[in-house]
Amino acid sequence: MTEIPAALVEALRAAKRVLFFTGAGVSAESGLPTFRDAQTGLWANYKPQDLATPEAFARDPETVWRWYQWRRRVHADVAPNAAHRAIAEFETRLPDAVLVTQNVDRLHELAGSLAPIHLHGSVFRNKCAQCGVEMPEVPHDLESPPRCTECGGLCRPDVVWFGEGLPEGPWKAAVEAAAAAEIVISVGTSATVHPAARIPLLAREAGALVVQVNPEATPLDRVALNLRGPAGVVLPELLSRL
Ligand code: BV8
Ligand code: ZN
Repeated sequence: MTEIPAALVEALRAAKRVLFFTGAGVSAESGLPTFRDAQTGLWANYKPQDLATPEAFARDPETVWRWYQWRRRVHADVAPNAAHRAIAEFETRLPDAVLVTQNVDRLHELAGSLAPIHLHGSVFRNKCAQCGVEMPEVPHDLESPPRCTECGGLCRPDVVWFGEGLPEGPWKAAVEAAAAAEIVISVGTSATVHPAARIPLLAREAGALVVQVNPEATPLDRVALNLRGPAGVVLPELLSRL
């Protein structure tokens, strides 16, 4: 397991404003495939980037709907792992800590994180594709998207699709947290999807120490203190040193 520098432990003990920035890798040890991982079964021949777009939904709403219904069934079957729990514990020890996630699952909440900022929405929320009104959750085995009672439009998951802008509130809160952070801990993200990937860089530009927890290299390597290992091992270890 990677060595945790004593200087990092010191810095964490002294820091107040710590920003956690997470991606699909933090949920990998819960059994959720990351975006990089090949999809399984029926969806093996589809690239997530090809399904998670307004164009794909306009072209073939049934297929995109069924893909999200499958993901909802998979998400409903998994539980938070030691990485989610460690972050929730960090938040209790570091009162000004902020958690920003790209994940559309609810594992941070299930682990006890009180207010994760979801930059890309949540797979468990629905809205009308036409008028945008929030729509209720439906059983995860419903094969076709229901219709909006306001305008008759199709129901879609309340997530951010490629080519769509991020929700203003969460984005603004994330940028503010990045500008104020003393330390940003980037966990389980390939840091390739924009504008989310700018968050750790904005924190760095504001003078923060950037720490990266990831078994693989990413574009963040050049600016980060890299802890090479799975989040479910590294974060509990870091927490135990606090
Ligand atoms: C927009 C919700 C315009 C949907 C998602 C600038 C440069 C280049 C491209 C662009 C750019 N600006 C915009 C773009 C285009 C695009 C983009 O970034 N494309 C990429 C692919 C190059 N961005 C957009 O389209 C964005 N919108 O720009 O709109 C606009 C602006 C204003 C007004 C109108 C329009 C919207 C992007 C959001 C898309 N939605 N998700 C859904 O889930 O269905 S993105 C989705 O993919 C996730 O939310 C996440 O953000 C991303 C996946 O990345 P990661 O989470 O990092 O996961 P990944 O699998 O890649 O990596 C996993 C990592 O974990 C790996 O590094 C691995 O090593 C590590 N790991 C594995 N196991 C572990 C681990 N780490 C620790 N522990 C382990 N155990
Ligand atoms: Zn509607």
